[in-house]
Amino acid sequence: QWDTHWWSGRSGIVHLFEWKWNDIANECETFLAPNGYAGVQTSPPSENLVIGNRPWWERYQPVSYHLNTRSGDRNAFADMVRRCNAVGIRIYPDVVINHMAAGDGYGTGGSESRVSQLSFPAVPYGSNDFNPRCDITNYNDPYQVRNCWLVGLSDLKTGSDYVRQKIADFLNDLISLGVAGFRIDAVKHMWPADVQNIVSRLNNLNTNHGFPANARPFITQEVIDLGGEAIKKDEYLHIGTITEFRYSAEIGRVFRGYDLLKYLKNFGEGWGFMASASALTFVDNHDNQRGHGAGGANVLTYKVSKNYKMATAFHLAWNYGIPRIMSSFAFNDGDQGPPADGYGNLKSPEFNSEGACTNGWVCEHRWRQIYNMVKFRNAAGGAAVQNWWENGSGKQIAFSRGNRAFIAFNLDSYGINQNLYTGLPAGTYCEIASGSKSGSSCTGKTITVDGSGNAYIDLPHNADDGFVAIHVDAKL
Ligand code: AAO
Repeated sequence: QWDTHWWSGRSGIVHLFEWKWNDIANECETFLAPNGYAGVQTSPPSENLVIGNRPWWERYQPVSYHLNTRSGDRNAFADMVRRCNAVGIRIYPDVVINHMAAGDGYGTGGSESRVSQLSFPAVPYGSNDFNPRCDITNYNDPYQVRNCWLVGLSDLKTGSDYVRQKIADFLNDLISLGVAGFRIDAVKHMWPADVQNIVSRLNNLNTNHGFPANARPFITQEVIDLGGEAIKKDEYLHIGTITEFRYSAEIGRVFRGYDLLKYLKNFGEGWGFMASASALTFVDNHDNQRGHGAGGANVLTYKVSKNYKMATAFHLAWNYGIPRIMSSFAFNDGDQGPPADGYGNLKSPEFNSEGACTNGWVCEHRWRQIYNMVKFRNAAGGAAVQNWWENGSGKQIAFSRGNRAFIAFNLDSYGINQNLYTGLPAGTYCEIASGSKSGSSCTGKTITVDGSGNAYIDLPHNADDGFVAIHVDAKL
């Protein structure tokens, strides 16, 4: 439940938010695997309530556990998982099991949602399967948070054997199709014992998809704990990994310049975050990038691109946590749905000559500064953080990962113009924020490490990218 089942030499889970299954399969083969990514978090695969102008959040309102959504049907889902596993990209669907939909209507597969009668015939769930209606108004009352209805969503009685087994059947169906694990939604709203019971009913991963015998599904639980509330992430640590929301809130604050970079020296447990192996880390997620959920105004998003790239570079360079990278669609208001045609069908992303997404998709994971940092992380492997350097004001920092990789950041009002000790072998390296290694040359800048391991670092305060990075896999 803690093992991501990544292929060796790979890292990073990309949240391909609202992508179609066919498009994810293509992305695994043509982009994610060749660039060293390790996995994908998908949008919820279970049938959801169709809501008016198709906000993104309709997918958090299940109507049944049929695999039938705007992202595709069961066959498309199965095909995606098979094709992604074949190239070493693991699939982790987002699963919504705390509740069903909030309103009456029909689902994306035509099933009925009759909340008014507490009836979801396609599961089937009936009135005995729900907690009595009450609203969550006080996050300091754990009983209310777990037993009442989150924003009006019909709250399943996850203490009941019948409900637990229905949920386990749904998750086991996904396991049979080859998923490597799950992001479980709204875990804070379920009692730890209920979550643990459901997880204990899960089958081992499917060996026909390349998993070893007895492999347990990777579990990451959405528990928002920024401190100051009654429910603590610690209550769920024995079940699997947990979303570390403080990571998102703090890294945004630092890279917006509201705190000194030098304090990142012990970023992680030193800041009171959970143990690294339990922490699912992210700069932003699909909620807090648009003002839902938690993290506050400091959360960085694609809209503040220079700072976002710096924060993501740090996220990937630093050896703390299991990194998840957000891949967004462009939005102006927080309810707006993903790119779709006039009939409501999701649009496929299109790509320009540089490989960047067009037609409404942002695809942060295709930004050079980001995918090259995944390669940096893979090159660094398990090497320790070493050779920490900071300037007098604490707004410029640099460090190496052993003798494998080196990175420098600048948030100061003047440039870095000096020799720094990199710890790397002598040679010429492609600087990976400005370009990539291509054959025996670099498409961007180069940095030369001399025989004693020093390199002259030139990083103006107003550079396009606020960091420079080199690693042994991009050495000429
Ligand atoms: C939609 C409409 C609603 C409508 C509802 C039913 O927007 O107006 O009532 O349908 O018709 C998503 C959307 C929701 C949407 C829902 C269903 O975000 O807007 O509702 O789909 O379509 C809480 C939960 C957390 C949840 C988060 C959004 O604890 O689990 O809210 N995230 C997940 C998903 C999310 C999804 C759902 C759950 C539901 O990722 O996409 O909702 O499936 C405090 C608590 C947090 C709490 C927040 C927000 O946070 O700690 O646990 O998150 O409040 O209520 C400071 C504090 C921080 C605090 C924060 C905000 O930062 O430090 O702790 O302030 O007050």
